[in-house]
Amino acid sequence: MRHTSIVAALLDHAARAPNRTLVHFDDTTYSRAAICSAAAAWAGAYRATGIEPGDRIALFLENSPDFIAAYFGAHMAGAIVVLVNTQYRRVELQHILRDSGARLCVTDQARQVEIARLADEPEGMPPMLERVVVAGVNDAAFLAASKPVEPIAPDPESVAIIGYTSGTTGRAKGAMIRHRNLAANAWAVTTAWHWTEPDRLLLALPLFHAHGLCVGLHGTVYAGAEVDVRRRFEVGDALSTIAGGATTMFFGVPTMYTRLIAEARQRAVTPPPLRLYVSGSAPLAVQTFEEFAELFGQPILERYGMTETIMNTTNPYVGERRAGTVGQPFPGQEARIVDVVSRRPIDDEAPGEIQVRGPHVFAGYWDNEAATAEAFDAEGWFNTGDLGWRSSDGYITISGRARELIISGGFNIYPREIEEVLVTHPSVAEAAVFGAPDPEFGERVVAVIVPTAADAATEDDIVAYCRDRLASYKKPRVVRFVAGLPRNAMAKVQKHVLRDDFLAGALG
Ligand code: MCA
Ligand code: AMP
Repeated sequence: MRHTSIVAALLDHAARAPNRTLVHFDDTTYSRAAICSAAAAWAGAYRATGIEPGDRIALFLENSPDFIAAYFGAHMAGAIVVLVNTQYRRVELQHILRDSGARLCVTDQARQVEIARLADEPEGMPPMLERVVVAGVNDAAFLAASKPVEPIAPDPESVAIIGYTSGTTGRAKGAMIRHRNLAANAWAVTTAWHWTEPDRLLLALPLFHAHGLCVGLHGTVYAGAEVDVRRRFEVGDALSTIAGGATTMFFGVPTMYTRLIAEARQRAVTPPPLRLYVSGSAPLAVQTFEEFAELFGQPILERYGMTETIMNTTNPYVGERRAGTVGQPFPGQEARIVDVVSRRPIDDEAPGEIQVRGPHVFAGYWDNEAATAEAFDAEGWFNTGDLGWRSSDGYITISGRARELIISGGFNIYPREIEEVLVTHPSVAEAAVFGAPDPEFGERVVAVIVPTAADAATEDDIVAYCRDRLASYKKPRVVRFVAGLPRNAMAKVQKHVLRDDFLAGALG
């Protein structure tokens, strides 16, 4: 059956079998009906506080049943959910809350302080932000003011979520994804992966990103299945849970798979095969694919997605899962390779840019018509900015990225954002940031700095400065000091030169 939105799927499944388990969390189970009524309570409270359809609600909290209820509640109230990485600090928060114009933010105790700190910043609190609801602190009072609402499915055409991504200009842009995009992609994913009611997914990915939310949680709800949600990924727990036998599927980023392999070797535990292991968000090394297949006795299914489009391509559920490739378009969706300059389709095997089209593709960037116009061609194809090629039998391989982007452990890091923070340090005259290979996270952040004075700041000072302002995973892992940055005739910093020098050990 096809559903018009994820909330519609939730309501349909709950109406048919209200007592079936939907969510497992911390040894407690939550039925479909329980999640629906908790969400309806949040919807009522949002409404009672003056939230109107189309208003933005920021979610800045860890994976938890509160997250899930506050999330579906926002959709039942017609609001747009703004997803915020729980590791974000004041620079990132300031931008997202201001840019989205969020009127309300739901957070938790651990993160409350980061929001409060915004008041001390030169820009002050984001002006639209009227209310902060803190799970475990004032959420009970907030929900007590709830006026009962009849749970209703949202208009499929309306915007459901804004996910911030692709800050090539230094500032992340908000990708607006409609309810119908989410539903179409959940249908495509559940169909392609044969995801059905008896499935139970172990989900240790964060719910603030498309991978955990739009694939893990939405897929579960769409299929009427069960999800075992973890606060965070902990490899020992993941391996034990999988070995426990109740799990049928696991979705992760490549770093999770390299850790699972190491853990399984160390504990000499290899669980019985699951129905499905999926990897995405970053390239899965062929070596990881092969080691996993040998140790766990089954091939990981690798797929490719983006915040703007959710899931684009997948290796087959039945058929060859080809290492190093991301497979073919999901059902009902299209993908093609075009020349990077002319944007015309090119032959199989030839490298170009990947474009995608279909019902999963987002509505555009929030409050940014120029970026939206640039993202699409005249025939409605979305330019992913990913480079790749297609084999004659249809498998797509991602070979690189047209835009500057570092993917570390599945988190995206935009060099420009780090550079902008670095140059505000009094000892930094100029900074260039790029990615270098990393055995654990795939890529790591390297910062090259031209200091204002010879002995001003140490590597530790620079790292601490970034950590104080940005999510910790964005901090440089390596800092090098140089007298000047290499530039081309247009005065543009030649990062490839810096990167080559760094990899050759020539930067000290
Ligand atoms: C944590 N740290 C990292 C990363 N994660 N450093 C670099 N890269 C990372 N990814 C650092 C922290 O800053 C911290 O440093 C230290 O490691 C310990 O932090 P902790 O949170 O305990 O780390 P962890 O739990 O071991 O995290 C590793 C992780 C996590 C589980 C792999 O990074 C993760 O959950 N990644 C998934 C990201 C994801 O969901 N991406 C989907 C994007 P310190 O101690 O110095 O502070 S959606 C997407 O891309 C599209 C749609 C798609 O295709 O899916
Ligand atoms: P985000 O902007 O966080 O949604 O990240 C999307 C980007 O992650 C894509 O544009 C790709 O560059 C990358 N990505 C996602 N899945 C894969 C994959 N399986 N292999 C390589 N890169 C991937």
